[in-house]
Amino acid sequence: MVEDQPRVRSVPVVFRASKGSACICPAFFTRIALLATFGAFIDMRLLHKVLLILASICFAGSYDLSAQTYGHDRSVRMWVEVQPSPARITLKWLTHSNTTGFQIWRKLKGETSWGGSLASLGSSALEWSDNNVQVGISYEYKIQRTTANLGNGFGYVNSGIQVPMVEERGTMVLVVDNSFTSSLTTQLAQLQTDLEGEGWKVVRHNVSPTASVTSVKALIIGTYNSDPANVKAVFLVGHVPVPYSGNLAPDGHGEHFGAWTADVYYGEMNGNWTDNSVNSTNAAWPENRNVPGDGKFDQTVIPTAVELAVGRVDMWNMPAFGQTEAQMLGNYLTKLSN
Ligand SMILES: [Ca+2]
Repeated sequence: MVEDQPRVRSVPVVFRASKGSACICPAFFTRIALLATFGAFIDMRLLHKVLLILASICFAGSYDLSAQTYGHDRSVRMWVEVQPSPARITLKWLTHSNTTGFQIWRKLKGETSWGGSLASLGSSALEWSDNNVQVGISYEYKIQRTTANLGNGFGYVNSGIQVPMVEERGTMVLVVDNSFTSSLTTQLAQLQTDLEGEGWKVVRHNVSPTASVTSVKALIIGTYNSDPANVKAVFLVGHVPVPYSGNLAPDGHGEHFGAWTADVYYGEMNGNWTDNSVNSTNAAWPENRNVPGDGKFDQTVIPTAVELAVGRVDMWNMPAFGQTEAQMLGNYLTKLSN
């Protein structure tokens, strides 16, 4: 079997803008978007020292989105069209205000360097075709958009033409918020089937959104320890308990010092996460405050190399969209499958 589609995943909306004053942290938000792209699992072992800072932001409350860095400013909303004869991969993207130009890079999937850029395009460009491609090869593309006053936006895509299918990707631990196991039975079953179709062996755990993060992690560790060579990833679906850790202010605002969301906790199988030393009570938001024994961990730096890639799709507490959490999660899973 072959895959004849660009392998693109939408970015799960798991991070929220922070409230309060202007918070322009381009690299930070760009990397969050990268981490949130479930279909583009990063080798987290290479990044374990910084992942904690880059963990997704998922706070309670309805926050003011004004004066914030918008995701669409930091991303290029792109897609790919391919044809086998003549072999061609065409990148396409949406317009964006104040654009001044684009640059495009390509590398083979798995290579670690982008090298020099392949093309520089003007501000009105909406597509670029790569005619120097071979059928059966998996390519990764990076596009950077420059703007007059909105910073740079980035898009990444993995694409190929009739690329051989990956038969065995290893085991994925699928952790599902049990609030949705009834209402989304069909969508969750489809997700599991799709993952298996893509080469994953799936081990599923249903957990309560009010469970302790330590209990959730114990399930993941149990699965990992049963087959450490092959368990590769964790996929959190719904409002699976959110770990918080550290004493840091990754956006540079002093009033944000404290614990931040750290799903990477679920991917780090053998380090020591403690809750007995950080005593940080001055954060403006209660979510950031971190004291001994409150269930938020002390570690600002991930204790040891991360074993598992971690992704989350969580639609909790997003009232602005006018749909229930179950509706939004169901819509997302349906689109993911389609
Ligand atoms: Ca604590």
